[in-house]
Amino acid sequence: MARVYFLLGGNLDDRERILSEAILKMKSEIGELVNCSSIYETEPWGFDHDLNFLNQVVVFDTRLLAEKVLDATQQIEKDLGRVRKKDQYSERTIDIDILFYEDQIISTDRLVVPHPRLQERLFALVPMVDVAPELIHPVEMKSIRELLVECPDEMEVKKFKH
Ligand code: PH2
Ligand code: MG
Ligand code: MG
Repeated sequence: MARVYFLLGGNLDDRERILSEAILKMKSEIGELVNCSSIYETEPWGFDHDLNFLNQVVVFDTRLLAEKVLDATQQIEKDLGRVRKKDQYSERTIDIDILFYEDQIISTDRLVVPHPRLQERLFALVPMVDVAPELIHPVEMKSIRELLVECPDEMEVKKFKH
């Protein structure tokens, strides 16, 4: 079994319903849900848009290899109406990112794990602290809590639901 930490995020349509639909589909396609963070309302990071995001971290145990987890999350994003624009951040119904896959360091054309921008983003670090404050980032060799303290990001991250 592998423990996987995911960041869910979306800013279009019924954001809360889409988060729960994503989790339902992940339970059937990926494995056993182990833990969820609170849901946070967050300002769009890296691009301008009128609609704020909801972000949440969810933790699963899976028998799938990392590339197969990616296949599953990409299919779920499509099923939930994600339309990708080329090469830029944009509004979306749902984005499902792999933050950590066990303590593996993965770098392929399709997948980089741990997520390479996790430590720059409060919208990912704040919900990660809910579920795994002491987890050691295998590249940075610091805990999630330490990464949060050191994070220079100033975008707003507000608790939306416990
Ligand atoms: N995801 C991005 C870019 N910007 N901003 C917020 N608040 N939440 C996100 O999930 C997010 C983002 C790229 O995937
Ligand atoms: Mg993302
Ligand atoms: Mg993504």
